[in-house]
Amino acid sequence: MKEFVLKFLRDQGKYASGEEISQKLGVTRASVWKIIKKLQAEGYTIQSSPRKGYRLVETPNVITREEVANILQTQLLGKNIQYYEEVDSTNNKAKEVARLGASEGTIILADKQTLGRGRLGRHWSSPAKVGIWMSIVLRPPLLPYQVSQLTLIAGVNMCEAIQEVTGLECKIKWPNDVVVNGKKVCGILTEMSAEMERINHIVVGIGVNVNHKSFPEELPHATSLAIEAKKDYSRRDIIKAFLEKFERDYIQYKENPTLISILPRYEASCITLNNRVRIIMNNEEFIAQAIKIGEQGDLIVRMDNGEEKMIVSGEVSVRGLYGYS
Ligand code: BT5
Repeated sequence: MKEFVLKFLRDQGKYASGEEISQKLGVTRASVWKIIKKLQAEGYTIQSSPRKGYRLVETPNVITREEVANILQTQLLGKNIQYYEEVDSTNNKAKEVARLGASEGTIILADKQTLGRGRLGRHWSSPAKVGIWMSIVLRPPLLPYQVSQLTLIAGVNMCEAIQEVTGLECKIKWPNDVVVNGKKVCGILTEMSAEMERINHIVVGIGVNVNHKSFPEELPHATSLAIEAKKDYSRRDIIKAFLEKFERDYIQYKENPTLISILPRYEASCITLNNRVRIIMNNEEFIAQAIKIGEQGDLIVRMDNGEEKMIVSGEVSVRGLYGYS
């Protein structure tokens, strides 16, 4: 019912009388008044005038299904959106619905995660209402080894989306941390259910720190868009910019699964390249120069003895970033 009132007010764009709304919805005027009170309590600015009725003036910074769906102009991603005030992890939720058959492009959004996860089971801090904690269900006809390329495509698109909405200069730390002024604002965790040669589904989980004003001491390398720009942003605007951009690349990648058209964009933003990097891989640690991104999205480094190595996964620290000095 709340959704209907909201939609009615939005479509109307001007004052709508209580009488008009109640007739349209087939409820009493007292019920309409109650719904309006509820919406105001949720942060919607609704003017009410005894003679003219109600008018929606401002929508709060919420990422509920209706508010996101309302602005999204996509063909595939976000046709089905599930919003939660709180979940353990949007990736868990997405995997659960994917197992039950959720369609490609289904999106899980939450205001808060109690057990947000990073890679290798690390914790991802996800406090209420200040970030984007989102997972996307995808069902591409790819081979399991290609999945990390999708993560890379998501990373470059989030980097560009943030840059477009905020004007902040964003960089990518290989493979897919988005970094602003040397600190991390976004991380991506992709998980899949696959058999040897076939993917059942993929879940791309994305966390963006948007309006945090501070971080706990144990996250010295984290920052938010609000901290860097000294102003708050609409989480919806970033979700919209990202999904619309990512969708374009995703559809193209499904038809022609190569990174060729993406790599120049990726390399242009990649802060890892042309820098000294410290690599920890298979319990071995070494220092090298990052020279380029390979065709499969791998990182190519040159050791001090001139030998080149291809890094497919592992921890890569960049000199000058995240405590590696
Ligand atoms: C990542 O892991 O960067 C992937 C994060 C993915 C989070 C999203 S939110 C929606 C979806 N649902 C989930 O449960 N997860 C996904 P990794 O590269 O392993 O980085 C994790 C490390 O980043 C931690 O060990 C911390 O040091 C640091 N960290 C934790 N929370 C952070 C935050 N909010 N911002 C920046 N850094 C953070």
